[in-house]
Amino acid sequence: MGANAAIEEMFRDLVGADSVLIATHLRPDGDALGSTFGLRSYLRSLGKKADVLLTDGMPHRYLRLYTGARSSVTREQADEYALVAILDCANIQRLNIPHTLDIDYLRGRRTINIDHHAYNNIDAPKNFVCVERSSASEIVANMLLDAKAEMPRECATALLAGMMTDTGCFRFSNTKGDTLRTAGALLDRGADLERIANEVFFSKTFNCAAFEADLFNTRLKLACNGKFAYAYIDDELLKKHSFALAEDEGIIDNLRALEGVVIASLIFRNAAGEFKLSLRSKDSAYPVGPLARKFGGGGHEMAAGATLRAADFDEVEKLICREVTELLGE
Ligand SMILES: [Mn+2]
Repeated sequence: MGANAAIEEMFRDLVGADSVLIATHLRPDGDALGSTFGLRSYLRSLGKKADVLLTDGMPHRYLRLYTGARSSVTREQADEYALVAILDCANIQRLNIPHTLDIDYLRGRRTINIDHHAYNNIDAPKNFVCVERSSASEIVANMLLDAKAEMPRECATALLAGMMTDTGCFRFSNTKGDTLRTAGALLDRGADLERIANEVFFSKTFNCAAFEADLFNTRLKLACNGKFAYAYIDDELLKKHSFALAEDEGIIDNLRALEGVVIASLIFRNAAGEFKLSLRSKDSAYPVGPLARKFGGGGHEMAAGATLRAADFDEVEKLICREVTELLGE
């Protein structure tokens, strides 16, 4: 089946279903939220029951843009949805679903998987993975635009917000001519750019600003002749600012933006005591995707992440500095 036929079939599945449960990845980012809430808005405009499932809450900056997610669902409640749609999630370990559900349950259901990450391992009954698209939101937008679907303004706004966050407002290398054409089509359909700009990009809490300043002043380290910038977000710093890790979207981009820096990394420890590594590159000659995969993680070539088991941060630091030194040829 050609790519177009596959996504057209998914569109027919979606509009043919009375009710749709929409899931995404843990620690949802702007694309996870834009694609899921955008699709929800469209399906609800058709009079369908459609719900977004988010088990680990909503980052502060999206609270006014997106409301009414389901925080959990029992197996019986999940059974009542005619279709399950998974958006923007590449990895079964990162599925944002309650413990009552699992991937085997989802694979046994009518489930569709729409994503833009290479190495997607969801393996649902139906899958559409298009790495040429900047974001899952762009895929959903094109699906609706190609079908000449009547798009509510709220839907266009969510999808544009998702595209803007995953492309860093069209600065990252995943921005193609088609990305901008799709964004233009969303604007033509009433996407509220001012609202997105103010809610998502011109909205930093004082708390977040103070946390970020402290992080840069006291935790930022440079290696590889200033080409590698990294910072460890330890519990002490989090506690000092009462900062929630869910609010970190965008901080790593400010690390990468530093003059001379090619690769940036933010490291924190999750509840299980593992070290979570976010990686960004600003030079396609030095992609971080392969590095993340070497550590058992994944993502995109210029933006990726991994989880490491280590005794302490010193061990993580040695490992990552060695790998980045090798990657940069320093
Ligand atoms: Mn995405």
